[in-house]
Amino acid sequence: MSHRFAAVDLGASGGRVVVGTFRDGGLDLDVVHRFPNEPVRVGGTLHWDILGLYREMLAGLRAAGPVDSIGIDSWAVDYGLLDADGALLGNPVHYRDSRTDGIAAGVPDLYPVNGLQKLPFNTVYQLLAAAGTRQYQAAATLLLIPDLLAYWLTGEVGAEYTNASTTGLLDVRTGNWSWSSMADLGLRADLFPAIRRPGDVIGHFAGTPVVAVGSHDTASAVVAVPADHHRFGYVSSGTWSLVGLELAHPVLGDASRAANFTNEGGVDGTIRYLRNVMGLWPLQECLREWGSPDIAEVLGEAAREPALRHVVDLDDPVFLPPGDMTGRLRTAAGLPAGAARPVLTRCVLDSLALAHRRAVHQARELAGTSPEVLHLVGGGARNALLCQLTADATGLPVLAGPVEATALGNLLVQARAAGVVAGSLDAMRALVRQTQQIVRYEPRGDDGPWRAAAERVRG
Ligand code: LFR
Repeated sequence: MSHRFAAVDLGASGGRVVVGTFRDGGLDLDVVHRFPNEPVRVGGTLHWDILGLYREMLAGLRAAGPVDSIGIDSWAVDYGLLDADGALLGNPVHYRDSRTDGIAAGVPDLYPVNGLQKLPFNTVYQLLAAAGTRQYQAAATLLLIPDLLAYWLTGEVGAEYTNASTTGLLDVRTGNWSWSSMADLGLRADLFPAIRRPGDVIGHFAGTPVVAVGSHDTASAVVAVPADHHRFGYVSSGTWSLVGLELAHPVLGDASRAANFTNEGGVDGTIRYLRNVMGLWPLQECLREWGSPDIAEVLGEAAREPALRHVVDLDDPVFLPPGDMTGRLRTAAGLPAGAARPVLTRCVLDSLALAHRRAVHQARELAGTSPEVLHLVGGGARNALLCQLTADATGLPVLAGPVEATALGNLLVQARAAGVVAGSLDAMRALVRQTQQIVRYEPRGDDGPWRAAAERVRG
């Protein structure tokens, strides 16, 4: 007997619909539809093309054919507003839009309640930026991106827990909305629908159940980390690198707040204790400027460059917005205008490995646990140079893969809800280990050059 599920996985640079077939204890993945996700600037504001994404999702679901259920995940924090008739009020704004510039600095500390890394684009700051607008005043309901798409499929509203945990308005201790934070900040509490949990049935689309998964893509990716014991760290590597640990309880102390570590809600009540690192975004932006050359060629050139010659602090918010990334990198690294493609690529990858190192070291100290391996999942697992540099920089063996961790985590939670796979995270991870390809990278060389580079970057 086989069971088929469809995962809709939307990333900042592209989306895919993946069918997972569970048969005789095995699992096959089939990416039935891929599409780009290209933001649109209108009237000076950067938006997501949400209707285009919905259209592509429908095309993917058609290509998937009959399935037992559908699950949707996407990047976090962004939302659409519905009016009282359920119509979308305007296009959702992209988290890289400048409307949140300077907002977070003026907001009282929310860390003891939300336990969240202060990122300028957290939903709470976006809402404070939007609070004066007529659109905000006219709104009846706020839906995060996967919840909005699920609403269009099913007509049902709700707020999936793992993604709600990225808004800054969820109480990390209760797992429910923090009504007191909303009141303190003067935000409208009536906008927020009830929380639903991964595994809940949201509703139906043409007779097929739509199931809540870890709708924050990172939450789904962490489900599919193929760990076989609990002493592991992870890097969910794509447009962002999310670097951290899986914990049973949040870490909310001053040191954690100062290091800007986040306690996001994971599947099965786990805490995703991690830091957002700028990830492959700077490289993606460089590639866009260079006219999208062959990535294998670009990485091959970078691999032949000397290591750690030019490094920058990739956590610097200067790298957040789109546009002229090569210029910003050259300025930060003190490189001349003519700096060549291999030099810039190597600079980004060495700097990213250094940022991974810093986050792993900090997580270890703040949480008081020592990971023995680092699982690197997501698209970055294809990038052998990045995996090797991350092993070298952290001094930990890197286990790279699966590439489609997010879609896998999405599918596994659906399969569990349908009673097709066994209950625990450990059991789901065992299935990932048995069915997916994992590549091991051992750390090379000594720590000296990395320590010196880390000091150069942070002073
Ligand atoms: C990764 C991710 C991160 C989140 C960022 C913005 O795709 O979801 O976890 O901080 O995108 O939403």
